[in-house]
Amino acid sequence: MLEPALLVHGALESGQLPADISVLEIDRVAQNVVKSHLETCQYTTEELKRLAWSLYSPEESCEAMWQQCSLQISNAIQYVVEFAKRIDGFMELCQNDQIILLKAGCLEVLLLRMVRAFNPLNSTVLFEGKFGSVQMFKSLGCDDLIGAIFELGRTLCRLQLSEEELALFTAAVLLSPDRPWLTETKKVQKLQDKIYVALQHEIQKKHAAEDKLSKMVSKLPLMKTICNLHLDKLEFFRLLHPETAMNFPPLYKEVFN
Ligand code: MHQ
Repeated sequence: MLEPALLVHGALESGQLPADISVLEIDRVAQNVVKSHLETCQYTTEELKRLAWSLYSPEESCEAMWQQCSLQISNAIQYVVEFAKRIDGFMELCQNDQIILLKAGCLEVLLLRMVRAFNPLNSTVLFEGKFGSVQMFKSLGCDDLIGAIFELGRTLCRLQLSEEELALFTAAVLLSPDRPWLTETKKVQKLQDKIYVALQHEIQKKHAAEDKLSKMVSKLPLMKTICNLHLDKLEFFRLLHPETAMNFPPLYKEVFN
């Protein structure tokens, strides 16, 4: 499990920073991560508000729908890659670890970013410039996957994350030291620790930080389930429609193969 060491060991329970991290450094980490997030979050809040009530209702074939989804996801992943590159310390990791972190984390980051593009009032999500409900994805034949994604969307919306909190949380998820095959685990751990401290610090401005941070962290298992379900569905689709799957965007194939 992906629990931040700082929470587990109770180092922050006192509301104080660990001795080796200064407030200055935490502010610098937070500023960098939030700026990177805002520069790469694909849609501004204003754009999303404007689109929120334009609804989508296509009747697509299974193959066409998979093709469209893989394209949308692939586009969105490019922004996550750009986000990662702008986080201080990420590019200093060895290339092998950069790739491992991105491959393992980019769908989780997308799922978190989805909260910005999710309308909890009618349970719809942004897809190709319009908002659609679960029914829109029926033809994919992945009702359980889609159900889980929408459930996550609803529960994330209830947390009412600020852009700052979302930025720091997505950065922390991306810099997870427990991804298999990482070589510089310690380096990743250090970066993640700092980001979690910055997140804690950010939350404390308005809330009881322990409470909100643990609520945020409690969504990670559902995200992991969704990632695994997605891989299962993709594998199954590939068996049924190998030609279509072959033509999925290269980035989508690279990340999920
Ligand atoms: C991002 C923008 C964005 C882009 C794409 C693949 C499959 C079988 C099922 C959006 C998933 C279907 C995704 C496209 C569906 C739940 C996927 C398809 C935030 C996230 C967001 C809105 C993605 C959300 C999840 C979508 C709709 O900045």
